[in-house]
Amino acid sequence: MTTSLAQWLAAQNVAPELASVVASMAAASAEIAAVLRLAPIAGQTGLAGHTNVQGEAQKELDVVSNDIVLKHLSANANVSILVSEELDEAVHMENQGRYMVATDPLDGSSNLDVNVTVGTIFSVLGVDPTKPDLLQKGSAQLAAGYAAYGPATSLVLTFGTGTSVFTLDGSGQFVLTLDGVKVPVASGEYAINTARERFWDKPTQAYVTENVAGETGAAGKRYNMRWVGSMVADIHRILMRGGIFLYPLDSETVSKGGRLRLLYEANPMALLVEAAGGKSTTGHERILDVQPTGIHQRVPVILGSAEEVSRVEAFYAKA
Ligand code: P6P
Repeated sequence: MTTSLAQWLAAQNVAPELASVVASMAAASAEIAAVLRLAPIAGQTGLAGHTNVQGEAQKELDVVSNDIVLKHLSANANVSILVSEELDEAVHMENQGRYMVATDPLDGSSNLDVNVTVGTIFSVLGVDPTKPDLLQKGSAQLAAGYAAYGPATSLVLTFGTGTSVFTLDGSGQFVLTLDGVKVPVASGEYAINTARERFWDKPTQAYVTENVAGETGAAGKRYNMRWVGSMVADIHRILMRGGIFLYPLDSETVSKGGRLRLLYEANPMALLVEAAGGKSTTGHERILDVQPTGIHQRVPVILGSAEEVSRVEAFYAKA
């Protein structure tokens, strides 16, 4: 007996209006999945010819995905604000809804032309439509989720207590496949772009050096390294089997505050991981406690299995 996303949402102890916002993001993700499946045939994996506020070359599908999200949210009277990685400014909708969505409509899109898993990441916050506060801490999120467009299309959701996984079925509907994910406390797997080692701060250097030493060093166990280069793919692996994801502040990204964005990458992923029993930190504070200063603010991101994140925090505490 399968449980549909609609049945699961109806059973959650949340406002129906909030559930409808999550349902709109799920519908947008299902539509994006359908576009991605055929993109190579449609010749859509290339560049769109312009850059986003991050100064990154926009893929055609970044723009297409953003338009799909905007279409679904504009049609939901409960959403009044959209913040998107692909839009310089927040979109103030006609709707006077009490919810804001912050999203990376297509994270990891540089992987599209090599058919590697990419995703849609989103965060839902409560707002007063007459004077919306766009810069709320991650701890204020009411819901968070991502779609992972991989061999299967997974939708991973939380309302803050518990994280659940849905899979897109043959009819284009999401069905519940894992209710209550638990990130293993311990893990022997870490995810970091090791080509950036020369830029890393000392705590990151020390942590990775200990992992590489494996059973011959202080960690006392063997480690393996995985780095997809697509946050959604790496985080999904960590949620499913444990591990730790690190994109620390380094000497090259320090001027921008980091690589990954707080409102629509770090915060939603931190809520999903913490709701599954994991931990999240910038190295200096819990990600969900960071006070945003801008809608495209970047932060260092370290999150995953509690034991591993605690090891990294110990190196930062000693620094
Ligand atoms: P690097 C994709 O561009 C992204 O924002 C995340 O999805 C991913 O984890 C990271 O950047 C990859 O960064 O420096 O390895 O290319």
